[in-house]
Amino acid sequence: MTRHDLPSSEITPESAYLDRRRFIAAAGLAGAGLLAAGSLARGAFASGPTPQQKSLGTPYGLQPGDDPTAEEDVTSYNNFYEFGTGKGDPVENAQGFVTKPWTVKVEGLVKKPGNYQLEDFLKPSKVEDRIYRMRCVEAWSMVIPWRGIMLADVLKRAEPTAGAKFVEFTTLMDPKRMPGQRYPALDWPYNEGLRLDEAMHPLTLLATGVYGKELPPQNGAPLRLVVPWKYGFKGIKSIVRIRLTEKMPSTSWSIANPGEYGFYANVNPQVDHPRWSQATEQRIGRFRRIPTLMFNGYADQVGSLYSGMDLRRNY
Ligand SMILES: Nc1nc2c(c(=O)[nH]1)N[C@H]1C(S)=C(S)[C@@H](COP(=O)(O)O)O[C@H]1N2
Ligand SMILES: [Mo]
Repeated sequence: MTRHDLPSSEITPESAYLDRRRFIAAAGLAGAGLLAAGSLARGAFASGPTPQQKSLGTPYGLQPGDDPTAEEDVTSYNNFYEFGTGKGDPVENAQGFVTKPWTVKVEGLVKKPGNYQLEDFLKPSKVEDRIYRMRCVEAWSMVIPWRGIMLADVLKRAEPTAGAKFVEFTTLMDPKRMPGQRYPALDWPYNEGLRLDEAMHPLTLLATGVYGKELPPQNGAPLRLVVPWKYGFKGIKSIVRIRLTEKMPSTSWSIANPGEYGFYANVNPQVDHPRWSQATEQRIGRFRRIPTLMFNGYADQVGSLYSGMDLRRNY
């Protein structure tokens, strides 16, 4: 028996989402040269961003046909068990969730631990708009224009010590404000983790906004993790604590079901989930399933993090 039991019917019925305008999606040059460590926009194609993409941010790793998913879908089809286990629950139940004031604690194996008001935590960092492909372990996917800061920026300021190998993230614990926490759907508070090199990768964001606006509560206000080459559950929402550790942290989903949710959770079409194939995905707003790409299309940027690792064992 697992506590997390998702029938295949949870995957979006195609009829529920209109096949929206098709864009001649193009991306790329706008992102080139933004970061010293090579062009992260590689994997996008070179004919330039569409007007829509230009208005929403820099496209990263997009493929032909990767037009941004409609804002109404991004903000109404969600996973956020603190506000209910149905995809439509968070938009309904999180509406009154108050995220001001908000404190973020940085602790563990760092030279400069701290307890920050969110504004102070964010202020020194450059805010960027970036369009990423995102894919859920349940085989649906979206293309999302995030706004956020690089996690590496925050971690560098905290100065990890030589012993730091992992980063653990924790969501707010407050059953009064998060009614789903009154039920044992997951091991609360929700927590997640990354290896330090994954956390320092320039693609890894702490998002504060989506579609050019502040994050709505259902998307993880006021601060959530975005790791575009990993399954969506790594994208922990409403973060209150970031802790540097020597040992691999436990994570809520792998505690709920270690056979189905591993620590790495890299998008990988060759390693199926025990109950369904990961070879294809249902892009929300599109009619046909599309093939899933290795590391969700970011293999050129992140593949080297995993060289020599057996990705069947380290799923
Ligand atoms: N705290 C918390 N974070 C969470 C979850 C959750 O239940 N609680 N669900 C995860 C899952 S399974 C997914 S797919 C993404 C969904 O993010 P989105 O609703 O913004 O698309 O959030 C992740 N972050
Ligand atoms: Mo997910």
